[in-house]
Amino acid sequence: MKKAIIFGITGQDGSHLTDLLLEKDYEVIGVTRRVSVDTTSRISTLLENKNLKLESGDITDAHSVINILKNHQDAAEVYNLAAQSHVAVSFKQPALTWDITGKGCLNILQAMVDLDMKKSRFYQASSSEMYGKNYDVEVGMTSESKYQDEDTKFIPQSPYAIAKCAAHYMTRLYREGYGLHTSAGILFNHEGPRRGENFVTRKITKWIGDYIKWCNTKGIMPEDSIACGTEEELYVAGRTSRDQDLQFPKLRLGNLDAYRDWGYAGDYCEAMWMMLQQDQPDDYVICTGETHTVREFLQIAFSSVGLNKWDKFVTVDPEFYRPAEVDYLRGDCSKAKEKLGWNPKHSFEDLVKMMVMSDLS
Ligand code: NDP
Ligand code: GDR
Repeated sequence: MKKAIIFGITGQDGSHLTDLLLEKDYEVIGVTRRVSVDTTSRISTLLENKNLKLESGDITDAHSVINILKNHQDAAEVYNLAAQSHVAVSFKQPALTWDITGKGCLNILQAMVDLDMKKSRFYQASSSEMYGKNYDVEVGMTSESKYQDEDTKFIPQSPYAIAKCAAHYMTRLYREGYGLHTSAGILFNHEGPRRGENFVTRKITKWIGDYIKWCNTKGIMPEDSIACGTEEELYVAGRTSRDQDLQFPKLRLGNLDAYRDWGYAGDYCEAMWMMLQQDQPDDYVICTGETHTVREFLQIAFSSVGLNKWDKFVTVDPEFYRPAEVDYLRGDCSKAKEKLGWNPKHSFEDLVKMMVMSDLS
């Protein structure tokens, strides 16, 4: 039985990867950090599985990392998914983000060298945020298209992205300098029902689910409150905003014009595993090749529950603007398609509807 260690098992991707590895008959060691509340909700259905074991540890603590690896030196695969992964938060907590998202990766790599874990394969969760404002341009007969691939230069735009770049280069250095089998997946945004509630996609679908449930409880039609409302709140026709019981806060968002290449997290975690099955370690872009704005996400999400005027429900709040923004992401994953045989299985529209349906239940 193959053994895998997952740092970041309680996150969105950690839970999908655990599903996949347990299905493939791996023994999974998941590293969780001690916090005052239970963080295992995404893997709660797996906790009884005898092939899953949780170890307490923190990626910022080199001693804790080396102790975990020492106990599991026979691990065939080590996945580093642990991060302070919220870009906006990284502007407010840059040092913490650096310690977790940047130096945490180094702690694992150096422990693998110190323990001579040459037989173990390592995966680093790199990110399309590393490109920042940069893209390449493909010039066609009649049009130009912007894209990022493995050769596009990184011009990171946030403390998060800078920490990810450091970890990415470290992953390459430990491959070339120490002969470790280390691969990095440059993954574009990937989402799904397990996505954290403060990322834009889930924030939108969660709001829709809460609003529809609220309307059902009050016995009102969701469209009835569209015509009414202030900047901050919706209220029902014939009522005023002073009727506390019939108010619902609008969805407050920041930049609606950013383009993202959004895919389904389950598909992307399969790509992580595929990378580590290759004889040669390497870096791969994982994406759908399509790009959409936050506005397009809103339009599909709201219309999927019969609400065609999404702008009536949304208010733009500068609180959610970032000091520096990444405007345009659209990946080209030709290398992963060719070398790994990987393809995304879910369309953008499927993804949006899957998330809305999940938040309605
Ligand atoms: P999440 O934020 O959902 O999960 C992050 C995980 O890291 C959680 O399990 C969290 O634990 C853990 N973690 C945070 N700090 C520490 C620490 N100090 N020690 C140990 N574990 C820690 O992220 P995702 O699942 O969405 O993403 C997985 C990885 O992929 C991340 O590295 C992210 O930066 C990267 N990535 C994600 C993309 C996406 O679109 N989702 C795209 C590209 C890259 P806890 O539950 O205790 O908070
Ligand atoms: P991102 O994802 O920054 O791309 O990082 P996020 O969903 O946070 O933002 C996407 C875009 O939406 C805009 N936006 C808002 N974002 C949030 N979170 N909240 C809002 O209210 C809001 N309004 C508009 C943002 O400005 C941005 O342009 C994600 C994370 O998973 C990273 O860890 C990962 O590396 C990258 O994807 C690839």
